[in-house]
Amino acid sequence: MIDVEAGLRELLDSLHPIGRNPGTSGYRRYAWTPADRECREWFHRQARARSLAYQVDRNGNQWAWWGEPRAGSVITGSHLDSVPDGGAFDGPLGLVSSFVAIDLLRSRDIVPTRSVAVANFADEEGARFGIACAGSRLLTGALEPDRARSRTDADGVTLAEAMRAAGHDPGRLGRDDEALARIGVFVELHIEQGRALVDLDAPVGVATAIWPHGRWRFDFVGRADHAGTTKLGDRQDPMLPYARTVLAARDEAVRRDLLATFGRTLVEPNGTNAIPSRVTSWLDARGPDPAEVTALVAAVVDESTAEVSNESWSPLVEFDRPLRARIASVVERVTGTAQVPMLPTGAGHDAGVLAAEVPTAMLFVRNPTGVSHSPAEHAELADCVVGVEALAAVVEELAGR
Ligand code: HGY
Ligand code: MN
Ligand code: MN
Repeated sequence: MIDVEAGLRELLDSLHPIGRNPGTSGYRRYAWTPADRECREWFHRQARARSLAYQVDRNGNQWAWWGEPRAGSVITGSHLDSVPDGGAFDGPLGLVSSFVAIDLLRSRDIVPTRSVAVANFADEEGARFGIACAGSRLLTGALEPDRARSRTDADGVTLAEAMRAAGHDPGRLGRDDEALARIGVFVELHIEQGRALVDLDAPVGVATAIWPHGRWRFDFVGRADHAGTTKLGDRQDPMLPYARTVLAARDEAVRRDLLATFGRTLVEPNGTNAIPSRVTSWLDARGPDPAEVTALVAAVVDESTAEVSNESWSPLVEFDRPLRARIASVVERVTGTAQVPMLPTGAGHDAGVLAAEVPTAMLFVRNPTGVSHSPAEHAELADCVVGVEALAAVVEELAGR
């Protein structure tokens, strides 16, 4: 029997230095960058070390197979990319736990009837090209290949150019029915991005749903001019309507009990002594009721003078009820709890995208502070061990023996 804690520590430690920003100790693992390449090499090393057959699909998603790649397999995994200065667990905990869960099952001489694979979905955060879950959306056809290829990063590099530079042919992007047919069920383990499990004093929970959420781009056009010589009355300063829009979004969110965030803003030309010519900012809006979320955005747009375009939308995802009930009973058995917490989340995941095509489920591991998308994100190793034991039991249950 392996030492799960030691296995977790070893894999987390081996990922630790990749793409780490020493100034903040957060991570900058953006799609198709050198840091991403190191993450992908890490994944390949883990597959090789376990003699798992390694594949990269047409959309750049990586797969490590325990058994023949075939229809109806049990897939687990998550993502390795991060938001700017993200934490060490969002995504990586799912991948590390998947490999250690396989190690644990093998150490118990379990031979699954169905094949099992670990998947690393490309570009889940959309930090560089702006579309979240790009790898899984391309896989399912939810993201149109030409739209993906033409997305540009802050330096004007297209996704197609970045993939090509990283050695992947962007010409093959698109829905992959063969890869989808191999997914009999997908189970993603993820650090909880909230405090529900802390408040319930539980190490592991099962997801019930992902809230609807989307991203909207706001362009505020002004007129560049001199900060020291232009009279206030002569200015067309885009910063003012931008500021009003941010406050309006917050007011609407408070009024409707939703979440609205302007977290990314580009100012051109971004000079201390220059009135900007343009301000571009992105609204992230989320909440349990899709109609309410779109009503909030409509209200903010109405009050704003910006040019607005929707960049992505994720509908409400209800995870497969029979599957989540089955998983909950496995987790209750493994953790010895009468009732494992069942909770929704406002965070998007590849599992939410795949749910449109295949039965999917999620396991959450307690996050002591609830903080995520921050260098301060943390999970206790003891809880991660319970997560691996739960994931291993779920994979064994679903893959049969
Ligand atoms: O934005 C999200 O909820 C996820 O982290 N991509
Ligand atoms: Mn995230
Ligand atoms: Mn994530």
